[in-house]
Amino acid sequence: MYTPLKSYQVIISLLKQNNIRHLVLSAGTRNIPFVQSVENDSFFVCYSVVDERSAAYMALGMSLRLNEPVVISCTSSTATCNYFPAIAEAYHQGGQLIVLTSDRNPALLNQREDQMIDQVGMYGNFVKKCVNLPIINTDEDLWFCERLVNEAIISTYQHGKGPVQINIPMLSYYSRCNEPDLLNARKIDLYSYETPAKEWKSCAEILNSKKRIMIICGQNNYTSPELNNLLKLFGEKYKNVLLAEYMSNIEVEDAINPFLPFDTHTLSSKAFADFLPEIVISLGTNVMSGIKAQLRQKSGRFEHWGVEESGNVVDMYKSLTKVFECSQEYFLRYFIENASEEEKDNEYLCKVKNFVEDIEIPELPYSNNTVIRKLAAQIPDHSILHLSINNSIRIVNYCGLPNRTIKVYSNIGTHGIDGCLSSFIGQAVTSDRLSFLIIGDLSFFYDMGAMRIRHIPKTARILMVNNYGGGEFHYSTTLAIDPTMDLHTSAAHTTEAKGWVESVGFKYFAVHNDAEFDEAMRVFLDNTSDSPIFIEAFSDMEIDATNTHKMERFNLRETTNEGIKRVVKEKIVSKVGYKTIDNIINKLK
Ligand SMILES: Cc1ncc(C[n+]2csc(CCOP(=O)(O)OP(=O)(O)O)c2C)c(N)n1
Repeated sequence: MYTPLKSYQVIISLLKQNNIRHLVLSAGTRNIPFVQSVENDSFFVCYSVVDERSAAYMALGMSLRLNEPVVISCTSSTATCNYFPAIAEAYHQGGQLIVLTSDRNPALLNQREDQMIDQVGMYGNFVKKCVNLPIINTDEDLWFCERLVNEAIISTYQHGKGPVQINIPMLSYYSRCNEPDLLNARKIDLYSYETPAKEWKSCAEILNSKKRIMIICGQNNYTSPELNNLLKLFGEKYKNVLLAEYMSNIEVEDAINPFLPFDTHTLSSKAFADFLPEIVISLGTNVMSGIKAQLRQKSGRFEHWGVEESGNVVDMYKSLTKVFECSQEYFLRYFIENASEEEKDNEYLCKVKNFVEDIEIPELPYSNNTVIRKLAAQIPDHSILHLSINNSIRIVNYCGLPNRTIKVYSNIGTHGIDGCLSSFIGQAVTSDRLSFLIIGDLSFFYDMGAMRIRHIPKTARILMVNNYGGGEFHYSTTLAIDPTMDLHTSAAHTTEAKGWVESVGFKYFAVHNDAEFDEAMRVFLDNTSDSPIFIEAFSDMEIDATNTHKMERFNLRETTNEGIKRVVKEKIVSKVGYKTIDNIINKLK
């Protein structure tokens, strides 16, 4: 029988799955849920040592002899302090202690609650990792808890062995251990260059057995020619779907940009089920498109294998089962070499490709959409393009670049609007070719001090969309209904850039419609200009947002049932009201 406390259930489940069975338990009440669960489970070998100082040293001795992690568990407060000497010793000897410190309700800290001290991070630099588990009330808490416990267990051996702390707060420890079944926590495995060949091999067997493989390339600021080549070879072997936003800088021309087709405004979650992969392989870092939200909504229905050179546990699709701590090239090369001889069918790939081929960009009236689309379509090969947060990123990825030789940068590591211009200048000074920045007005005026940098090259080309505020907030449909939004959220203003940019030597064009924009573009793309060039395209936040939504709605894909419901709602309910519909239904009855 097990405790109903989910956080302890997660720990117990993951200890078992990781084959960690030796536990040194010290007497107390806060750890009763753990102690009573494990002492009744024949998988575990339990030792009782009341003195926590001695318990931890004994566990260290066992860990060093067995060359495996050993768990210590105690009650809250000074009991945990007595673990410290052995933890310090373990740190310096590479002893794998998993230190479970039971804790009370965090809200009661420093409220004269009995037997409670601040235990989070108490072992400082003497543990390789400290995680503080959430009290589990929701699925989100459970997911977080599973991830933290996995991270702690992985840290006992990753980048050298050592001790880790798992702090377990709880509201009450009184509940009886009367749960017959243990939950099955999702285990995350780490694979590195050191992992035995047979374990890598078993991954190859899994991959070879799958029919729906999706690679998602996140941000990559440098892609080696080998990486691009390996992605093509991998595709030939596994017939996988390859999704790559422009910030991934992947130079595989038939890669699919997921931005518009998989956006949640375009593709309903139910309709996405048709395209659900069996395995997602993630390369690179940040992902901006709606594919992230789509996959999260289906978490647990597919496996995610993350290729993370850092070895970090990054569970962005809430379905991570394997972390590959190696280069992207190493990963691809290994699985290409270990692909089965059998030719894979390309049904899944064709299905996704057919869907994506139907995506169309409709003709729209003048707005940020039209100017960004036109510029994006004309950017010369091998140019540099920096995209500011967020509309620049969204619209370029929706509408498309001519090809994937263009190097795309964006500060999506942190999403700050504060340094787009400065970063762009840094990128532009490294190249002799034309370099483009597409930026919103708030982002531009925020970082305008950068316009004084003496090194701005004459190859710099800036398109600033001045819609007099943060258009992003008008785009967000939930915020747009706020009548005071323009006061402080989108921070509407009347500032224009002309005088300032001219004073630092830019050629300047103001445009208010598509014809003026086309005219300005003739000069903008001239690479013999003796000064940098700036286009300020004036637009309106609401018109911009409405048109981006039109682009999404134009490509709407939903299930038949969803379609019927929506049409009824839009065409009938909105006209006659729910009451009339109810009356009709009642009469029909
Ligand atoms: C340093 C910083 N402050 C605030 C934000 C929040 N934020 C995100 S988008 C945005 C509006 C950007 O407006 P603008 O640059 O004019 O582009 P638009 O949305 O109009 O295309 C703001 C303020 C942020 N990301 N970074």
